[in-house]
Amino acid sequence: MLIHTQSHALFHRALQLMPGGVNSPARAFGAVGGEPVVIERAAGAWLYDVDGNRYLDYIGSWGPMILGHAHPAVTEAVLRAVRAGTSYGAPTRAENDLAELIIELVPSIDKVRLVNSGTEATMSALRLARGFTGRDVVVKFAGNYHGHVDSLLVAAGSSAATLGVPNSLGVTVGTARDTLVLAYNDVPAVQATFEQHGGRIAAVILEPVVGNMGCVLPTLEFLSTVRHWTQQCGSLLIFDEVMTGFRVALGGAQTLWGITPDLTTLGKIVGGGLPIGAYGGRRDIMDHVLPAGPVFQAGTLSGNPVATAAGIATLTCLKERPPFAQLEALGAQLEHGLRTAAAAAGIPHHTARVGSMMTLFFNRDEVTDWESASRSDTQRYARYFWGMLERGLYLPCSQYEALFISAAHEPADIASTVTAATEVLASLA
Ligand code: KE4
Repeated sequence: MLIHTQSHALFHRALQLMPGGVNSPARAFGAVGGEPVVIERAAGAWLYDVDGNRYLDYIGSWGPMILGHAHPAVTEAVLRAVRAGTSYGAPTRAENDLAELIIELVPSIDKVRLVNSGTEATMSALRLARGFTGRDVVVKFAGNYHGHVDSLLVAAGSSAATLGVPNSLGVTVGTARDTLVLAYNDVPAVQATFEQHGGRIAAVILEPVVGNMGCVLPTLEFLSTVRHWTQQCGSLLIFDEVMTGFRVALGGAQTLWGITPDLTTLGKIVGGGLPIGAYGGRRDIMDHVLPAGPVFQAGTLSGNPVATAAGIATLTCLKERPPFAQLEALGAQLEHGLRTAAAAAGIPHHTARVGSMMTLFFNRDEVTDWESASRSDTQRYARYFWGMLERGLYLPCSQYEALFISAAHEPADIASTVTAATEVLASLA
């Protein structure tokens, strides 16, 4: 058993200071029970908690740390930037450099606006789509998460037209009313919705590989149907690549699937672990953003020198020494190992993976949408999570999150993970 004395004391202090003791609910271990461990530092593929325990990291800060923690190129770039001041509130060369990298690497982006989080990116992209089209309705998919944007904190409503209903206190019925929620991969629902509402739809936003109900892949028929109907009806297609951007491929999921969105939202990796989001796309659309055009969006720290330095260093490393073949091999090794272990334990399971992003579902069925994902055995996942944590393996603290492998992981790390999973899964049988 690992010692968690310091974590326990610090977390109980945190509970007095911050709601739930955390600054984001995803970290609170709510879905697996117990208390989170408090992390003191990280290096490469490893996390170190305040009690001196070491964990192999499979969340990578929920995606950003694709190079591994404290990568020398990123650390040096940040230190250099910090010594020149942390924020000016004025244009800098670094913003040009990061924008040029994003435009070079993401084929659908002609122009880009830097913001401070993935949420800001999706919120701004929605406002831009509504401003550009003059329409109010947006379409999202159950189980897709796009940050805490009011109009996207919406669940499928009870009505047959899948009208949205708020899924958080504080989101008004009026806000939710302009959001339609469909089932992911549901081709007939997309067609029927556009036939009924097409002229009112400003945009469709989706995760082109879902990470937020666990990892769920789109069918190409689904993506091409959404692309067809948005083009047919003058609506915009927004790929939320906050998680998949620079993760599943250098150019994101859109280069894997060969579908070109009108707007793309980015976050996580684009900031190399510092707070950056971005949205970008067709020039004619982006030129509607203030001060070039009439759609308001602003931010004190948008494009600040320290965060852009981390983003530039990260994307430059990915561009000059792409780790994607290595990440694919490590991902395949882990997926095969976990499937073998679950099968040996006689545990119903499903896995989904794209490169270094994957999920082991405790579910006897294929997971294609929220309805099938929600039938997963979350209690068994919680026991699996704790069994692995006690063996020094830090997995996502929810069945409905993807795990991430970094370029700092080694095949031996994956092998030891599979050995531990074999023990834990056998104990859950
Ligand atoms: P942020 O505002 O958290 O930077 O990004 C929101 C967001 C937007 N779009 C997608 C596809 C996302 O996955 C996210 C954020 N992802 C979660 C993890 N699934 C962040 C973890 C957290 O909220 O602490």
